[in-house]
Amino acid sequence: MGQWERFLEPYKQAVDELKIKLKGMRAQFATEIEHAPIEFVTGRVKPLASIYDKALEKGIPFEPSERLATEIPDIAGMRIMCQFVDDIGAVVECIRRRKDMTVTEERDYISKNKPSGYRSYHMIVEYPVQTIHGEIVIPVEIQIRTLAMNFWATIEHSLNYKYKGDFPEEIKVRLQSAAEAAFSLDEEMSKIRDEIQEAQRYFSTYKGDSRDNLGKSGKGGSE
Ligand code: 0O2
Ligand code: 0O2
Repeated sequence: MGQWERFLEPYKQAVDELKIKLKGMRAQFATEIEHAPIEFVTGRVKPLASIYDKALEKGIPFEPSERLATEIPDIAGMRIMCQFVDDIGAVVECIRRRKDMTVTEERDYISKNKPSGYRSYHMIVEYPVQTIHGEIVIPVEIQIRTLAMNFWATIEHSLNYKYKGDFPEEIKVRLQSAAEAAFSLDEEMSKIRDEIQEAQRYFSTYKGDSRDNLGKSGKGGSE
């Protein structure tokens, strides 16, 4: 096994385990409350070529090392997609409360987006994995964003490959305005969510009332 493969193995294990745990969180939400804040979860180990680029950018020698592991905290990366902006806070709270990982850093690029227009909530957690040589603590970056933020970031990321971060002014401005449009979409959807939840409350009250009435008149169905 090559040195990089050996170095990255526990990162792969961390990503695989966290995919199961975070998807489990989604499933639990879905069975317990009307609206689950998690839409879907993805995870990846940063490809070697991207680790190389990042090491070069940060002036770190490109070799498996403690320094590389600390200075590139997103070698293991998870992404949690939510329907609504408010869901992000609920997911963040849930992660903060977990006993199997420790949050070491949080960056809120939602209240204050990046100059590119990028929005997401970032958390760095320390996640212990059990290996045949004992426990290793792996830093994992968790990005939490809405579907609209994810749409924008995915498109912008692919354009970044094309322009290597050096966007023509016109594209830069269009991307910034597209980011604002995506955020307006999120705000509009949040308003619709309030409507839906209000309707759901009316519906459950109505259902409760009609059951009571049916019960009183002796025509109740099986409960
Ligand atoms: P389901 O039934 O689709 O919910 P692996 O291939 O084992 O490494 P995984 O988790 O399948 O791992 O990787 P991937 O490709 O990153 O996809 C993660 C999950 O996100 C998959 O669901 C995709 O279907 C889902 N996904 C990706 N894009 C979207 C999207 O735009 N909307 C929605 N709703 N889901 C998306 P699962 O886990 O296979 O299960
Ligand atoms: P990839 O290909 O996604 O892995 P710093 O070094 O402290 O200035 P750094 O390391 O850029 O900051 O961390 P930051 O800003 O918290 O975000 C790291 C990750 O967030 C990036 O990883 C992206 O995934 C995402 N991200 C940050 N800014 C943008 C942006 O403007 N557009 C898009 N599409 N994604 C962004 P990588 O390693 O850059 O890339």
